[in-house]
Amino acid sequence: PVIFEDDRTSVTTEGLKRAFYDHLFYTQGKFPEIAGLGDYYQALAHAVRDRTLQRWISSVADHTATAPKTVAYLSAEFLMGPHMGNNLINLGIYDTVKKAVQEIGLDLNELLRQEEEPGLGNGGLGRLAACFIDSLATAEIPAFGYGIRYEYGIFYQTIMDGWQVENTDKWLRHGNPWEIQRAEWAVEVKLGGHTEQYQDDLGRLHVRWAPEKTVAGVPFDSPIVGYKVTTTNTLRLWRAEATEAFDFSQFNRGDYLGAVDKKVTSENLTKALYPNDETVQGKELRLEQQYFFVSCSLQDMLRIHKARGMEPDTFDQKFAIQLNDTHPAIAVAELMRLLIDDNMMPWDQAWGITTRTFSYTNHTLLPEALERWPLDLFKRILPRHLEIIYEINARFLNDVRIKFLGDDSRLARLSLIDESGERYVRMAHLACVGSHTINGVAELHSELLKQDVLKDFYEMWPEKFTNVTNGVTPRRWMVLSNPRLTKLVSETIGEGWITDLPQLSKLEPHAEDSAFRDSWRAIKRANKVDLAALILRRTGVAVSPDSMFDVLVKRIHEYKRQHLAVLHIITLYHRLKSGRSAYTLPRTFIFGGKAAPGYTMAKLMIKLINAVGDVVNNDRDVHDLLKVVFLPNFNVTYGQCVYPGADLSEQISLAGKEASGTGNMKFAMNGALTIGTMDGANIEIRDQVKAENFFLFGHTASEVHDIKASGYRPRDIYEVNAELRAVVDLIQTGFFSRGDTDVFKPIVDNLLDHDPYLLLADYQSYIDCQDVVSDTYREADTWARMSILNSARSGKFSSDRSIAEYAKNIWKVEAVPITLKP
Ligand code: 26Q
Repeated sequence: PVIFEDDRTSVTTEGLKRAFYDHLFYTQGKFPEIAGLGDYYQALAHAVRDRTLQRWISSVADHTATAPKTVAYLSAEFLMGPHMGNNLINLGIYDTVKKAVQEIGLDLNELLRQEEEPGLGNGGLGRLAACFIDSLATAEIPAFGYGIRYEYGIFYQTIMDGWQVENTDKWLRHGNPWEIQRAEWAVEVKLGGHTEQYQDDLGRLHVRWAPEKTVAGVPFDSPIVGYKVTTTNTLRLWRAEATEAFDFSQFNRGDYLGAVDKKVTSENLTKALYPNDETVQGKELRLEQQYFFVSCSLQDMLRIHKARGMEPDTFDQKFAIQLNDTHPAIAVAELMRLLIDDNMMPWDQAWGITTRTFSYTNHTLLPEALERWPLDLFKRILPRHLEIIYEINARFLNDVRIKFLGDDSRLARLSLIDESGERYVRMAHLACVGSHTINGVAELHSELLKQDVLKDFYEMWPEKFTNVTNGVTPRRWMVLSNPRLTKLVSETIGEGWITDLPQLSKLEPHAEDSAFRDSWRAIKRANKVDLAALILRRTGVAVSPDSMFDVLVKRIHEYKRQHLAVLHIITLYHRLKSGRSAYTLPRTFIFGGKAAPGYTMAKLMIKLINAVGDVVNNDRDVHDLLKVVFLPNFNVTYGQCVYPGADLSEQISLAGKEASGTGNMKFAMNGALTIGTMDGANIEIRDQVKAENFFLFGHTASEVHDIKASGYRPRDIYEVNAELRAVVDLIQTGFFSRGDTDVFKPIVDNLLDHDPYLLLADYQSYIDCQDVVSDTYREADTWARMSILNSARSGKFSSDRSIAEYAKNIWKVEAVPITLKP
């Protein structure tokens, strides 16, 4: 119901046009004649934000009045992607706005392209947080996303001479129309210094933290609109600023520039996102970032809790806090500190509340990705938290001692402090001890956590462990990004699938309908034309939509094995050069993804992809049968064009290494077939779509374990496999590097002598499987059937299902329908 309608709420074409012109004039300060595309975007964005506000304020009012149990999703990353298109979809005004904009003489797609995407995340983990808050709002669950408002998100990637070059991502350059600064709810965060004991009036001992410095945390709120519901939750991102008091004292000492300098130092805290995933360095600023946003968020929750008229002793009944990996795990010690030191609560009561409040999601099996902080660094920044962690640890190890008497090595393995060499605080251990539930993100991953990475914790508390398989939001990853498919699907089975993805199964019978298959293929073709245009614009390479689009987009990592795909490309190229072109299916290999700036091997992998592309794309013998492109700066925006245009989804990580993967799900929904290993959620995708509609290759996780245990010798495989040898030799002898035999030596040597990710062990299986892929693709009708079935059977992979599981099994929260307030 529209409670009142004016320039800022009307969703009629006329009303939207009025609002647009209004903002162009009063917000952008321009006459239409001199306004540019950027102004038009801003005007429209403000008009759309206005239309979220009624729902947003109504949601906040209802939540304040009824104090329902609320989810706080704590994440150092929220890889939101552009807001505008998603808000149009979720508000249900996409078509009307498109029409309004058209009548003004503008093109909505062109306006959408103006938005600088908020790239406040590295990859899967950050994007998962974004999908989850969409599903939370759509499920009408009261929730906050809490994170960091980085001034610079993930770096902007360009490719120069085949190498990755990083540039800063100034996403706030033109302002952010989606956020509202809430200066009135700023909080103070302490850092450094020391602790001291004191007695209160009753003679009880307490601890006071005398910090070396304090910074202010200022919240910036963005509306998270649920799909066609009133519920609009808040994404609250914190920005660090200098505290007034701090400034002032410096100023009074007459050191004005010194004060300004300190101000700058404080603001550095939220300047930039660390661009590495899956490897960690113990950097002081990173620890400060983590503590900063955690402290801001917990203080904020306690403020809200008290404002709703409740005492801290009921905190766990009103908040369920999810730790998105260990990045916010310091929250366990911080909540203890807030309850004990600031709210004078006894330890045991505080610990009960804490462990009933937190749950922890692990996202990785790689040992190098487990966060640990050098003890001295930790103590310097968070002296009080170290004391609290020591106390948590003493009590925890006592419980371990009682459960496993005499098992001293187990105590050392479980301790929150790693004392095997230089001493560290183990953040995963803190998260496990402080949480009531621990989950992995796909079935295999959750099993491997219990058997391997967190084995000792599983033996201590088997009941804490569970699985919640990841999912992605169909609003962004189908409705918004694939309007053609959305139209066909909705015309065929209605619109229920958009919030109940398993309904896609109603498409199954249509796989046997040749007219439906034709429509399906026509849509894929049109999406490929769009993707080809993007590729041409960004790489200068013309690719044919009639070739198979074989896509590998994700962060660049050795364990993800982009270089295995390169070995396949070179294999095909080598076959072509030896005169077997008649058997070659035209393929376009599309790569995208960023390498961590300090990850030399990953950067070399990008160079290798581009080097092979340069040779293959320009060799006339290839007759355009093979094209290799590297789409620079792969991000959410490009993803929205890439997934719908893909024929083949490459999910080729070494089994047991990819926790889940979520790109794999986006591809399947959009009708790409997967070639993949038994890793992460690939296994569950294959279970759903059925083995005959999935191209499986490679060793299983347990085979990988055995191969490594029995002394893997990759060079032996190279020696006996002639085709593989020819391929590796082409790289080794400088064929792709103008005779330079040095540049790719680190890759070749690594493969032949170490090959920790078993590329050579999986090579033949991969090549054979790719040959089957090519044969299948030639059968256009068979492929179309399989494509339809992949999409029709992808219903499990909606983040709505993931969120329903978290809500019921972990958070114990329920939907709270919101009534729109006048
Ligand atoms: C930690 C400390 C210091 C600096 C950086 C980091 C850091 C940052 C990001 C460590 C890890 C990440 C990101 C990890 C990530 O994206 N993992 C992916 O999570 C997805 C969602 O669950 C899974 O689908 C992927 O399998 C997993 O790789």
